[in-house]
Amino acid sequence: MLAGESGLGKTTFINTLFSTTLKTHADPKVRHQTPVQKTVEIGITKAELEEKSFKVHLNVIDTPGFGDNVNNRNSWLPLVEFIDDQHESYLRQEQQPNRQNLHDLRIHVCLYFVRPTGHGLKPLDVEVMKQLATRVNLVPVIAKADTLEPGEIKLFKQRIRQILEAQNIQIYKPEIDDKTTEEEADQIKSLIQAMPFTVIGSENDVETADGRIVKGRQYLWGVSEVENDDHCDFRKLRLLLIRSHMLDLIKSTEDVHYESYRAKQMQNRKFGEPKTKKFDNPSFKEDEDNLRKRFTEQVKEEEQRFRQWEQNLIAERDRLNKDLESTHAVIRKLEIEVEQLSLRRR
Ligand SMILES: Nc1nc2c(ncn2[C@@H]2O[C@H](COP(=O)(O)OP(=O)(O)OP(=O)(O)O)[C@@H](O)[C@H]2O)c(=O)[nH]1
Ligand SMILES: [Mg+2]
Repeated sequence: MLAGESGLGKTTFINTLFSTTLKTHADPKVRHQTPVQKTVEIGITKAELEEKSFKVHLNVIDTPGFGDNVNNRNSWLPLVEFIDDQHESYLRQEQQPNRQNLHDLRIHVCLYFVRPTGHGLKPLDVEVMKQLATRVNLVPVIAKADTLEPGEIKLFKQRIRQILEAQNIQIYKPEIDDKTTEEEADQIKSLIQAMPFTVIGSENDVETADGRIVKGRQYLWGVSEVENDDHCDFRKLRLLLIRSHMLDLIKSTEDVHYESYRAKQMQNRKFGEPKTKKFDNPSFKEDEDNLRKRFTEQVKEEEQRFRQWEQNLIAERDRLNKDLESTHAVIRKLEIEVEQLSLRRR
């Protein structure tokens, strides 16, 4: 799964990853979608890749970036719900009598894209990563590494690591145990050292100054290469995701994250009971707020109209009263005249 603010290159990254690894692609159109468009809903792409002659079926969940709204609180809830829903669906299937052919869409890893500001993490990043880290193997990724200088990258990585530690956010880290060979241990150490990984995404092949054709981004000063370890950690990330640690990601999802979901649900509800919806979809919330605002405005307008109408009525009543008074006065005057005339006649 890919997550993070809008426009950080999540969709581009997945297309880059596919074009450097996939032998066949379920939907070739997805791979060559140019220019990339803003992702507007959670989308699942099925892919198949061949690794050392093993066929691996992969589901990629691309998600719309959040952070576009004025109020971004809870804009990431659909992501968290999606992850929970997959655990939930698996849990329900496990409780059925027939447990063959389970449909399993549990998320094994979530790449969280961080804006390459060079400063640190935003409160929104911290909030979202906290939520994700307790549910899924979280791998933070610094987006668009080509926009930062090597020195800046080093500092930025350090800052992010400090913040993650201070906020107690447990990101995914491969482990070394007694079964790990020395060579593997060295590889794992170099992976951990590079975290959070920097990435460059590009769907285009460009030519370098020394005449090589590479995946990269062309600038006036030269080319930022996707698969060059001096430019970014794309190769390390790819190694971890689909070569060295794919199985470990699957296993830790089962052992740690799914297990923790299952345990939590078992505490809170009876066997077979459906889950209560914890969160409301934030976009519904926004719609509801807008509707309420429109309704209040309309009521205000109507009130205003009534008040005007009432005032007109009062003015009309006053006018009629005055008319009545003057008519009374005329009648009174005439009565007096009649009285005087009749007196005089006697
Ligand atoms: N400089 C630079 N630009 C990039 C990189 N990756 C993607 N872009 C550009 O950034 C823009 C947004 O890329 P997308 O892949 O659509 O970003 P996204 O994260 O999927 O965006 P949403 O779908 O809105 O969440 C595009 O114009 C890409 O060409 C990168 O590594 N470096
Ligand atoms: Mg996108």
